[in-house]
Amino acid sequence: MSKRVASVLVAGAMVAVLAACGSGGGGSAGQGSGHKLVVGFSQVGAESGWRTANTKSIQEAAKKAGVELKFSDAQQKQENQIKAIRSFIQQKVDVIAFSPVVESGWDTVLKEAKDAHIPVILTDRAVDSKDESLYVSFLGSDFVEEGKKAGDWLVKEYAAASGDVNVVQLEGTTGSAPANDRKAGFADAVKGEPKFKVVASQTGDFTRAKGKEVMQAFLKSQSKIDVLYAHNDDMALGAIQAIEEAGKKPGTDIKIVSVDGVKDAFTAMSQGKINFDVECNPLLGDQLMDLAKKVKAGEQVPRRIKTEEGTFTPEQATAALPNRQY
Ligand code: GYE
Repeated sequence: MSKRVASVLVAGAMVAVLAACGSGGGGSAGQGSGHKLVVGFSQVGAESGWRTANTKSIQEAAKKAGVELKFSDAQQKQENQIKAIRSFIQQKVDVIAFSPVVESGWDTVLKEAKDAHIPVILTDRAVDSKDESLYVSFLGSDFVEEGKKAGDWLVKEYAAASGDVNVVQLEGTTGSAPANDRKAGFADAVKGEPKFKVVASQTGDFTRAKGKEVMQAFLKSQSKIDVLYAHNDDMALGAIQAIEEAGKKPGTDIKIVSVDGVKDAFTAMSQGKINFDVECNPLLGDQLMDLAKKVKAGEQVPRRIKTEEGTFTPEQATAALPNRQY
């Protein structure tokens, strides 16, 4: 066999291996056929309905794509995520993906992944690292935009009001991208109108229990609350309980604007208890698996992939409820 023919055959074999990988048949580029792509995924926790839907989407998508998923739940703790990432590096996974619980403090561990030549994909939440070479792509929502949508709704809803509009804010996990950005986007949208006063703002850690507890404290400390802005639906749902237990009507005595768009919130909207919900889509699994395969195959991927999402009035939520997946 001539040298030229031999090299054509080798090239042909390589194309065949790459094609097998791209077809989702379970092959993994660079590791020979029959080896599944291994993705290590460090999840934030199980703090909300959004998170549960996100986990399910990622696990189901991995199965469908023939990807071996090493899944780790950090229980809302950064130290657990750092440990999980280090263990993925030790296990020599093909790709690491994670949803960072907070924005800062990742450079050291991401540098370790880089030194081990393991590409990292951020899903859902961002990091504030200055060194962009520490991750290949960020797939998730624009949280500033979500906060703006909540604020824009408020401005319209109270367009005719002349007196002060007192707002209490339930913030997400301190230091997390969605808490920082939803707060900033909202503040930006209402800043031109001095009648909007954020009279109290505290973290409810994105959970129902904390949302209820903090709302109880707000109801005690504030003499007049017109609006609750919750950074996610679970905190809004917890707050609804607190408002009802205080003998007030959520959605009427206190208007509520929230973020996520989960089924339980749509049910509350159909009962008039939440007035506006900004959608945040948790179904990122298929896109993540697709990205992981491309990254492993050495393909160029976009650095930023934004999730498409809308908003819901109570009428729209009621109509969407029967088919809502999460
Ligand atoms: O809004 C909240 C969850 O990071 C977008 O985290 C996510 C947020 C979501 O706990 O419900």
